[in-house]
Amino acid sequence: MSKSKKLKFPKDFLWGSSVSSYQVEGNVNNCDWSEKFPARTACNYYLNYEHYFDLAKELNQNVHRFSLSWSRIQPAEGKFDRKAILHYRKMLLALEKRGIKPMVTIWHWTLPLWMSEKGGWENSKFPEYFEQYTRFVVEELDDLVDFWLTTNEPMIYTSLAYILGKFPPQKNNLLVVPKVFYNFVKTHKKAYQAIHDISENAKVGVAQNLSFVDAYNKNSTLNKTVASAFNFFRNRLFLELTKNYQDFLGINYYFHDRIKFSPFSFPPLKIKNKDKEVSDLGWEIYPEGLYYVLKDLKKYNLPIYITENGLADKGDKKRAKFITEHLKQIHRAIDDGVDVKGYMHWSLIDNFEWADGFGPRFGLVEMNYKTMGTKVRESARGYAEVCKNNSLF
Ligand code: IFM
Repeated sequence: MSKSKKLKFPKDFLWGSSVSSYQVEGNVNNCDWSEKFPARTACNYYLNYEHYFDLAKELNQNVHRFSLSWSRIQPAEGKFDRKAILHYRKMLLALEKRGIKPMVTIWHWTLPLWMSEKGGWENSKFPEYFEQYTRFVVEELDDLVDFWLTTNEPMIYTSLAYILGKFPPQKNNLLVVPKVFYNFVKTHKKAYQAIHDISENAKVGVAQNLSFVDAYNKNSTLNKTVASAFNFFRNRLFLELTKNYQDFLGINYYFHDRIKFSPFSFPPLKIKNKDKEVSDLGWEIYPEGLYYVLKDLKKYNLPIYITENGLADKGDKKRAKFITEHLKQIHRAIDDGVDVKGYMHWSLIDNFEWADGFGPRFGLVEMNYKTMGTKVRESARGYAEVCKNNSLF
């Protein structure tokens, strides 16, 4: 593809970035993360959101994805906090004032303490609790919201919280996984239904983390079979079970899972990259994989929004190229008939990267956590041009 060729995106394409409540808001003290993994004041986004929305506006963004904090809105079972919901209304009005469409994630990885004390996602009544919370927020906010995402990355959360033990409740217990997974499916369906009961025109999806999976040794039938089974569980199962309950597909793309399988080593299955270019977190950068992921989603016949895509890159050495190369692949997919309608970079600002703390820097905007000062990174200026022109180059 020639570098100078202008790549136009479809009319009304949405351009923006994403954040989530616990990672940026600051002072969330009553959730399952706050004791072991305190995010302290984070980016102080809860109080300083106008500043961040001004930055998004300055960078020509017309969509902003953020999440609600369940523990602020429902601090105790049966108790909803009016002040918290009014705060989110104010945020939505501030976006509206700037001509930025909101995409709101109802749950992005943190549970109120009372819910985690009841067993969190393992509790068989979880879908009912979530539905109650969803009904409350949708009744209160729907007139200001363009897109709803019920949950963020169900599969990633399930594996990090229940298999790898990295996220609360830090379990290594494969036996609970089917229950948690089943609850995610049921919760999404119930929430989808609840949102549509309240709002006729709501557009509802899930932010799913989909990877591009292939076999390390393409000449081995066994390796290819294992890779495709991995792909099914990692990327397809949730989607297949919920596809009739999604008005659009929200896709978070970060990973190339090159599956190596050898029954005589331990563990037999490994995810290996081949000394490719990586981010500060060692994640392989593989833009082409996004094209294949998107092509594969065409059969669902639903509009697609890239709800996350980004990298940890403290020195801002790779971000500009990363964005350009991923956008080229999105454009290529659109040319092939895939209905991609928007791109949200992860993230607007550096933030709290979960169990990895404040080290990894994913922001278009750099955050100085000591002074709370912000500085727009060079790569963000390039992305702002794309957003302004609705085209690459
Ligand atoms: O920071 C996370 C986000 O919360 C969910 N998706 C992946 C991002 C980078 O790890």
